Amino acid sequence: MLERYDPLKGEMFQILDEKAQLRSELDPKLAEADLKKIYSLMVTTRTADTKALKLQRQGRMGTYAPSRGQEACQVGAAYAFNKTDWLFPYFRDLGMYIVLGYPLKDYYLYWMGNEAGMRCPEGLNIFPLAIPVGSQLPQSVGAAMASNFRQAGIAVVCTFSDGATSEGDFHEAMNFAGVFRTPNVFLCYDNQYAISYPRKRQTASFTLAQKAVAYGFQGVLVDGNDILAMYVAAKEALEKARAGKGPTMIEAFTYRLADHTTSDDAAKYRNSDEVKEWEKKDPLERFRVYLKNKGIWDEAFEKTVHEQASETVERAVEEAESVPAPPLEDLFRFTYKQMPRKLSLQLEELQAFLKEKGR
Ligand SMILES: Cc1ncc(C[n+]2csc(CCOP(=O)(O)OP(=O)(O)O)c2C)c(N)n1
Repeated sequence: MLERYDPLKGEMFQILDEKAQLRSELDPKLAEADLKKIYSLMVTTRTADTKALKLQRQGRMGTYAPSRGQEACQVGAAYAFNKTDWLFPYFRDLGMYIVLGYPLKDYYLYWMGNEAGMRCPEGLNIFPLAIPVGSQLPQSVGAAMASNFRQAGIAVVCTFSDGATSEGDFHEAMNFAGVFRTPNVFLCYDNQYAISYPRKRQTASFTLAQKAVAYGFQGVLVDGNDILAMYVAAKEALEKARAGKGPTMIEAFTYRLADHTTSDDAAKYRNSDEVKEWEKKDPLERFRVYLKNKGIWDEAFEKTVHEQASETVERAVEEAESVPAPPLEDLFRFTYKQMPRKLSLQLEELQAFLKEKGR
């Protein structure tokens, strides 16, 4: 179905419009239980994200990259995964982690500065998230090539945002994927900014999805604030990848409603009218109105969903905070097989300093 939408003309795949009206001919006809589950996953994502910001402000978490506004792209796409598929995520992907069943405690632990939080539990196929912009793209193509060699029928999803499309890694990855017809789904959250750098200055291309055309495969522009469209698009691209029919790039047109990270102040470079316009397109609100119109949402359901989300989040915080901090020596330990003299002197200095402070 996605091939009907031409990225060169800016045609956008959408099922639920801004007023939450359904294009019924495109309805994926998900069961009521799935629709409710998806909504509760979106609420859990929003709740966990808001909590992370509070923890950072209280000095209980390090710098954090919020996901507010991107819940539909993350949750919708993740809901289409199979157990065997792989994810190569970037740093703003909380909804993906939540839907795929990554322990929230570990996700928090990572942002609290403990690397152990990125040790993926057995049975989940999630690569550690990439902070260096775009570096996960070639890795995801390598993993997808391995799936091809093994004829494993595994799809590999790589997430990134508009800024990453200016990195060499993006172009190398896309080229390899096109030539070797790898089972990749490149999911670009086009959230309009790379820190303060606006999307219109990122590239002269009309759409980001059209870049796939240059590499010889399909690109599709999707309304990233429409959870049903995101689910359907990801499902189709994943099935195509697993069936050996090559890669797809999805440009999820969305907006980062929050600051870039907790060290940023987006008000310095974004106009408040623009933010207000996008707040009206809040993906969570749109889906809630849809469920209400469909008669499967009421206040009691809303209350239960929020209570459950808060419970999940508070438990994760408690668990993360009860993990002992790793020994400070770990900062020095793993770079070299044999610690060079210069580094061991620094380590000794740190140990002496900590001793003096009684820590
Ligand atoms: C290779 C590299 N260059 C620069 C940075 C600093 N940096 C961190 S996030 C970011 C912007 C990323 O923008 P985008 O890819 O659009 O993702 P978004 O933050 O909008 O989700 C930059 C430049 C980095 N992490 N890695």
